[in-house]
Amino acid sequence: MQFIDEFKAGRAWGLLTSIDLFDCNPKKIRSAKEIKRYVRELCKLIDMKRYGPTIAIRFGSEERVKGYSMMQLIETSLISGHFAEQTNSAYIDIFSCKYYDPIIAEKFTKKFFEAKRVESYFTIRRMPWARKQKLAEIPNPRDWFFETLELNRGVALAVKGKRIYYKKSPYQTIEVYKTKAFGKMLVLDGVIQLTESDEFAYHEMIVHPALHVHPKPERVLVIGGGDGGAIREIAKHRDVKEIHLCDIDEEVVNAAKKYLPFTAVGFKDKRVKIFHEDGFVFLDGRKNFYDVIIVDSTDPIGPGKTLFGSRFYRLVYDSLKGDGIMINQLESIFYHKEFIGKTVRKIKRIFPKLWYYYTIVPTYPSGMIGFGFASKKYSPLKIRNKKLKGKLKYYSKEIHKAAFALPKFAEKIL
Ligand code: SPD
Repeated sequence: MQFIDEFKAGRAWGLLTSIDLFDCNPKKIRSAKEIKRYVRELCKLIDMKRYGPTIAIRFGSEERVKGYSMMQLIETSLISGHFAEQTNSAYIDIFSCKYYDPIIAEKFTKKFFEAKRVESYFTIRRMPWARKQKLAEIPNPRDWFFETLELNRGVALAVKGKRIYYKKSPYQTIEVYKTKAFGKMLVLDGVIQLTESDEFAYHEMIVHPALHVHPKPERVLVIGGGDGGAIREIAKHRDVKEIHLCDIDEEVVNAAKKYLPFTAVGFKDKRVKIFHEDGFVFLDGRKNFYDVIIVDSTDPIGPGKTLFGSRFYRLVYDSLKGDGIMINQLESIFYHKEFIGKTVRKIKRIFPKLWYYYTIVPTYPSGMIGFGFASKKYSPLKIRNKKLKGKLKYYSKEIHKAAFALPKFAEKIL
């Protein structure tokens, strides 16, 4: 049971989150103005009503504890904090008898004070009758991975043990976890890219529709996709002669080879060549070259952002042969309708034909994700029979057709 359920079930009456921050931005913890701003923004975010002014006073007779102390009454209790200047650390307590999301509070606090490290403790205050039940029944939010890219919605997965890989590459933060329900999981800049048990639904659908439509997809390029999942699917096509992967971040490929053998298996195919270059520079040197280009990108933040721009689509167009097809990761119709609309308009200015289709991915925040099918010549509904090497778990002719049928609310996108 989660903390929120404890409240809903009337078993809890209060929640204390104690947040210890280390290596904060020294300027922020030395400014009463900033500390007060933090309180205002936090209260707004977690929906707490401030009662009276925020008190922030600097004192401390000992160097070790000298700095600001802060106190803010809220209608449902109290927020307090101590900011230790000698160590640039901060110790914040949020106690409320009204429920709030402790993870959102923790993330915001860490970000606000630009702390390099955070350690938090969560204490739930329970009704006397509920106290007898073992605390072990309540999972600690620390054992969960939360994707909260967009603060008000996301996804949470229970994690087994410790994170198994972490690296800050020059481009992004790379993490691998073992989840309890979905096997291994790759996370880039805090966003779930794939999990072992449902990645097939994504990778089969980013690859097979185009390769079942193009009559002779001899040269295929993947931009991004450093985990190897798309490559694995392309390699099932006998008519493909060359498979190129261009992922700017070599560290993603290295992490996949070591921790995600189920997708990295694709790299073993003899037709595969890997390039670690900027996609823009890479495409610039290869005009009229590919039959199919698959843009298996992250979301439009960080290194993936430029892969959603007109200049990029123009380069892809020029690198495709006269009957080429581009497939690109194109977000969720439930969460990103406006963004999709804007991107569709950009692609349509360059490609003569464009369709949107989607697949189901339970571990993405809206449970699904879509793709653009931009084509110079072929319609996606003329599906060819191909004899593949290896089995498929998701894609079939019927799924292919159905994936292009959009719900009514999304039809207008195109
Ligand atoms: N919102 C998450 C979108 C992730 C798309 N990229 C997945 C990469 C898998 N090869």
